[in-house]
Amino acid sequence: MAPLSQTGFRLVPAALSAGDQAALLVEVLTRVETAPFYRPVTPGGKPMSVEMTNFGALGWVTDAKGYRYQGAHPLTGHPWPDIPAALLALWADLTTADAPPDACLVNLYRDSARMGLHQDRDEADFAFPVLSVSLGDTAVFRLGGLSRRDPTASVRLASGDACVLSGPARLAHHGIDRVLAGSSRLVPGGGRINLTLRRAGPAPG
Ligand code: MD3
Ligand code: FE
Repeated sequence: MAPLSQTGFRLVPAALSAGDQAALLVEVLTRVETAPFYRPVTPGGKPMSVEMTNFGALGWVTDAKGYRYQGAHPLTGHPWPDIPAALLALWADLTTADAPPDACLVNLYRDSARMGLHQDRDEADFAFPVLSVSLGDTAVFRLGGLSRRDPTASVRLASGDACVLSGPARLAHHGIDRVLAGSSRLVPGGGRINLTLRRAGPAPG
């Protein structure tokens, strides 16, 4: 198996300083006041252990009807809040995408929350990268290949780390095995917040 560094997976340790992480957390928690975290239900009817909300024109949701992007919060019916400027700046700095992101999924991992191995396939154009930013407790992230049976590697994602998924890695299987409780003091009440920036809709123009 080719090393992760040759597959389109790029880890950027400490992409955000401690001060930048604290400032971004304020931007996130302010928006969560009007777009609260909720616990999504899979199409199979199982509540996820991860809580979610979204920022941007389009938000990723799952319910009995399936997975999709939509423009409104499922509980409030309001449009999602805007994407924090610091995240738009990171997208411009760390990716070569020629369009801004239109979706920012916000995942909250408390306690024993995890995310099983999956692919991200609900976006219109896989040529756009995905940019992930981690805040709070360190996650044990698993990255595999295009086939579910491909070998996987384990990577720790700490607070302030960013990772960019492009090329072959864009459709790689991945998940969060567990979060190391107490490894950071950033998130009030403990846990981890992950922000993923995507272009969910087609390229503009
Ligand atoms: C690899 N989130 O929201 S972020 C997701 O930490 C998701 O909350 C995880 O998987 C989290 O879909 C992992 C890192 C990440 C994000 C998107 C990817 C890795 C990826 C897309 C393709 C391949
Ligand atoms: Fe994913």
